[in-house]
Amino acid sequence: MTSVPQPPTPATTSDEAWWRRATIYQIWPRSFADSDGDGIGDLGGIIERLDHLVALGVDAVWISPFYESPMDDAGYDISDYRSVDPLFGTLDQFDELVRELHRRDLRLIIDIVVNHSSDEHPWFVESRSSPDSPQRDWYWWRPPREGMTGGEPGAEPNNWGSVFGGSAWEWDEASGDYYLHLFTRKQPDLNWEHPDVRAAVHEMMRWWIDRGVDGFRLDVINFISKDVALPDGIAAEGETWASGMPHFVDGPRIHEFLQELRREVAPDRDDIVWIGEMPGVTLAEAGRYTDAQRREVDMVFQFEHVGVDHGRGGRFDTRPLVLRKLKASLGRWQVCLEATGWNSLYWCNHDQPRVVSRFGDDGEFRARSAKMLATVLHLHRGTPFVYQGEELGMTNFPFTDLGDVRDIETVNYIQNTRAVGHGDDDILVAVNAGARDHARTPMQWDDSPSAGFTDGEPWMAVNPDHDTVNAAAQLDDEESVFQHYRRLIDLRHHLPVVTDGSFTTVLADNDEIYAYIRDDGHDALLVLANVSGASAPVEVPDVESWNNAELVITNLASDERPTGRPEEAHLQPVDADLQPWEVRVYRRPSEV
Ligand code: ISL
Repeated sequence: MTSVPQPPTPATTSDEAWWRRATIYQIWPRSFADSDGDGIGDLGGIIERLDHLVALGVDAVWISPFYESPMDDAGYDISDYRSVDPLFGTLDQFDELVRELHRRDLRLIIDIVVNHSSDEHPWFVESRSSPDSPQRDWYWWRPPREGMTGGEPGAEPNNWGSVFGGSAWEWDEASGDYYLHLFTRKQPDLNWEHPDVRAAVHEMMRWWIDRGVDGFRLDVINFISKDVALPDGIAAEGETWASGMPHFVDGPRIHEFLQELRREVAPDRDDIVWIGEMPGVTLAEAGRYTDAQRREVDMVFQFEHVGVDHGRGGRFDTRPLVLRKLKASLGRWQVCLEATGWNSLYWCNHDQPRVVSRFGDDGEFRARSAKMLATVLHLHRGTPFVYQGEELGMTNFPFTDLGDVRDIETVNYIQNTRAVGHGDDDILVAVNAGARDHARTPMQWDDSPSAGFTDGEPWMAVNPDHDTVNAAAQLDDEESVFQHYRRLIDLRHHLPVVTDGSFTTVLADNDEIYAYIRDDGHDALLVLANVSGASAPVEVPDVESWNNAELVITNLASDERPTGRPEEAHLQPVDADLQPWEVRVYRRPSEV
């Protein structure tokens, strides 16, 4: 048996690629912890709960937007980039948060939303004030289609649809043009062609670096370079609006803009991490974006694997998971980014339903399937992200009333589908499967009526399962989902093969088993997971080579293991049938 290497140096050293060995925890501030009793989470609440993150063992925290905002899209519509919204606290509290995180060797990543601003940002207010405004070209203003009058149906400058439904153009009667908004009408797109826009963004980001941040998560950053001709998209049959994506995803000047951004914001700070959120990014482009030599971003959030259960209608049109598709997708990214790129690994964030409800079993096998999914994800090559509550196995909210949703995307969906005659029962099914609201219910700290999230009335209903699914019940329970996440994070810190090993899919065509091998020339890991609710046989290739392997992690509770004793779990043959949702990870010396 090889000895386990010592933990790598802690995250506070000047090690440049610290993020390769790190696990990053995402906080969506509105629902994490409320310190002032107004029912809305805030920075003070985060500061009070930092010990939870220390207990979990993560290395860095990404906080979704906390800036001043009209909150049309829950803060992804920013009206002052250098502020903290009073709902969330003050800049002094932000500074305190940075100090408190750093004191605990935790780094801070902030969310930068500069594909668009809020329509209430002074830049847009000025831009909108007149066609002659010196800031008019900071946004995308266009006249109505030739021969048509602004505001009449079909007069929009092109046929692009907004991500959240309807046209991507809003008619501005007062100044006599349309403006582009790929998201809500309160999120006008900034025009990155204008050098002053780019300079203003650079300056703003330098200001945050001076306040002590350690990295940036860049919202829809591969949308910032548009084809300036803004050509029509191809609408699907019977649809009014087309996707404009071919004309702004990974657009003509995107690499130039990203290289300039990094050069201008932090030329001599290689320890700053850059994470690009990139819907629709292709594999080839992701390889370029994350090639360290090119100095663009360190990793991208891609969406392929969280779209495998989507039909044409996206998140509101879900299908049962076909495991082969999920494995093929993640496996392709593993292989293609192996040489020069890097992956981010996630199941959950503030835009995704809860993974245990989506790909696992949130009933009888909630804890077991949550642990299995965590294990499968975290042992891929890349940087794993844990979204608040995921480490507890939090589940989707059981919506029974459409009036309980809060997210603008869901609200628009309900309105638009009702308008074309869909019944509320069908809409409810779609919402329960795919809405972003599932991720946004309050964090479940304990079993008290508001789950320990607030002393007041929570802004959104707490999931009724918080009486059993909560942090207080899990922290000291060695067999909890929380402790399983902690062990996975710890494993990454101690076993270099988790970060550095090559990745090989095995049993690619098997529809129940998710299996792969990691190998760094020193250690080899075999991950075997049953992604189904029935026990499943597993034919391990080259099974003899694993016969004396060490079982490094499993998700079976002690009374569920064949021998009942953790230290004897390895006595089970490697190729024994996997129980429903079981995962086992074996380690042996590499034979490479
Ligand atoms: O959730 C989506 C629509 O179904 C995605 O397309 C999502 O809009 C996309 O992932 C971009 O997300 C980011 O930018 C949005 C914001 O609403 C999301 O919360 C954010 O993560 C606009 O800023």
